[in-house]
Amino acid sequence: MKRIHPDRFLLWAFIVAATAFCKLSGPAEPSPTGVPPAELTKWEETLREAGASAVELAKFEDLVREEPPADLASFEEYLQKTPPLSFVRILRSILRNEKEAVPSAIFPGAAPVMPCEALRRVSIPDGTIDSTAIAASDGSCRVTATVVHPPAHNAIGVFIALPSKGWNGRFRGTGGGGYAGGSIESLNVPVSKGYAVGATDTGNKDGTAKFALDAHGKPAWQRMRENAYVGIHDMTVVGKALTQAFYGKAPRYAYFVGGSTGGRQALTEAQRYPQDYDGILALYPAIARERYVPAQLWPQILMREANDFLPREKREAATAAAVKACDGADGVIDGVIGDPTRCKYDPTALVGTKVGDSTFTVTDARIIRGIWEGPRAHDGSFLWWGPTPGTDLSVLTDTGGAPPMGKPCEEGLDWFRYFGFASAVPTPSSVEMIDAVMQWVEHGRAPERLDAELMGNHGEPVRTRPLFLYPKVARYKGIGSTDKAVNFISNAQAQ
Ligand SMILES: [Ca+2]
Repeated sequence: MKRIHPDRFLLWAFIVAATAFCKLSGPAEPSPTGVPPAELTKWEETLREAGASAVELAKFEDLVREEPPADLASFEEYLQKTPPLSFVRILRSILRNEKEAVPSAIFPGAAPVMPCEALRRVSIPDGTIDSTAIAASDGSCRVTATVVHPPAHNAIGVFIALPSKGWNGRFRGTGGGGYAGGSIESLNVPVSKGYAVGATDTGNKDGTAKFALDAHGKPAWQRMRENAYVGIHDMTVVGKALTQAFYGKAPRYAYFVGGSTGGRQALTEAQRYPQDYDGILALYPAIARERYVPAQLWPQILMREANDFLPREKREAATAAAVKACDGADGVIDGVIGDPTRCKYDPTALVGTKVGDSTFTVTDARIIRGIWEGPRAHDGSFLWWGPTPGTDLSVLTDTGGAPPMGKPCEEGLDWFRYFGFASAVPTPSSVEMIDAVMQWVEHGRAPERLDAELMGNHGEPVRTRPLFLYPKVARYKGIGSTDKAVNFISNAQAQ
C-alpha cells in the first residue's frame, strides 16, 4: 500500500503526480532500496544551506525514514528537482500542521465502554473487522476493516484510530493524495488531538492509477467509483459505528479534512453524502483532473506551434513586468499581487526590449498572453484557466538546450511545484482553517477572514496577511509594517 505521512498531502501529491506525469514521457527508473548515509548527509547539507533549522532537518530525516523503499526513487527525484528553499517551506508547513490544538472535550470524562479487542465483534454494513490493536506509539485503539460491494467485490480497506483516553467527542475523516484514497499514517496527528479518526485506501492498494483498468484493459467502473467517492463514505460509516460502539456515544460532530485528492474527496462528500459530515475542509481540491492535467501542456503547445521556445530570461522578464505593473493595486509594493485575476498587464509592452541575448518579439508576447489566458479550442472557446500574470512561468514553460526546445516533463513536475511553495506568498495553515470550520459548525461563526503566514527560518511567521472572502482582497492601510496583517483591511472597508 502507498504510505502517506500525516499531513503530507501536498508533498505526497507532488511526488505521485510528478512521477505519474513523467511516466507519460518515458519509462520509470528502477527504485533503489534505501538512502545511503552519505547521500542523506548531502541532502541535509543542501537543506541547511537553504535555511533549514535543526527541527526541520529532524523532520526531513523522519520523512526519509518513513518513505517505503519502493517510493524512494520518486522521492529522490523530487528532492533533486525541487529548489531547496521550496522543500524547506514544505517541511515548515508539515511542522506547522502538527501544532494543531486539542479542541475542548464535548463529553468530558468520556471513556471507552469496552476493550479495544471487543470491537472485533461489531457488525458493520457490507464489511468485516479484520484486526484490532493498541498502538504502541500513542495507546490508541487501531482497527482495520474491509468493505466490499457486489458485483465486483473489491476489497476497500478502512483504518480507524480511537483515543483510549481524552476522546474529544468528534469524528474526523481524512482524505488521500494522488490516486491513493488515504493512508493509515494520516490517523496519527488527529488521534493525538483526541479525535476518533478514519482513513481508507478506497480499494486502491498500491496508490497508482492501475485500478482504473481491469485485467482485460477495460475501464473498471466500479473500482473508479469506489476510488472516487464510495470508499470515503464507507470509511465514514464504519468509523462512526466503531466510535459509537467504543465510547457508547455517537460522535457529536464529524469533520472531513483533505487536500489535493483529499480536497476533491471533500467536495464530493458534500455533494453525494451531505449527512456524513457537519464540517468539511476542502484544501486545494484536485478537481477536473481530465482537464487540468492536459492543461499543463498548453504552454508547450503554444511554443511548439509557433516554433518559439522562450528562454528563461524572457519568461522572467514577462513575470517581472506583470508584477511591477500590478503589485501596487493592493496598496503596497511588496512583490505580491493581491488579486492577480485583476492584473490586466499586456506583455506587448515588452516587444523590442533587449532580454538577455535576444530581443522580445511580437510572437513572444503572443505566447505569454496565451499562457496567461489558458488553453482554448480551435474556435477560441474556453478549455481551462492559465496561470495568472505574476506566476513564475519557469515552472510551466520550461525549455532547455541550444537552440532551446520544450521540456514538457519538467513542466509537468514544475506545475505541482508551483502550486505548493515556489512563491513567497503567505498561506493560511490548515490548523487555522480546521479551527475556522469548527467555529462555524459548533458556534455558528462563519469566517470572514483568515490570516495567512509566511514562515521564516526559525519556524515563526515573518509576514502575515489577511485573506478575505472573495471577491474582497487585502488593502494596505498605508501605515505600519507591510509584514503585519493588522495593517491591512479589505478593499470593501477601504471604499
Ligand atoms: Ca502588492
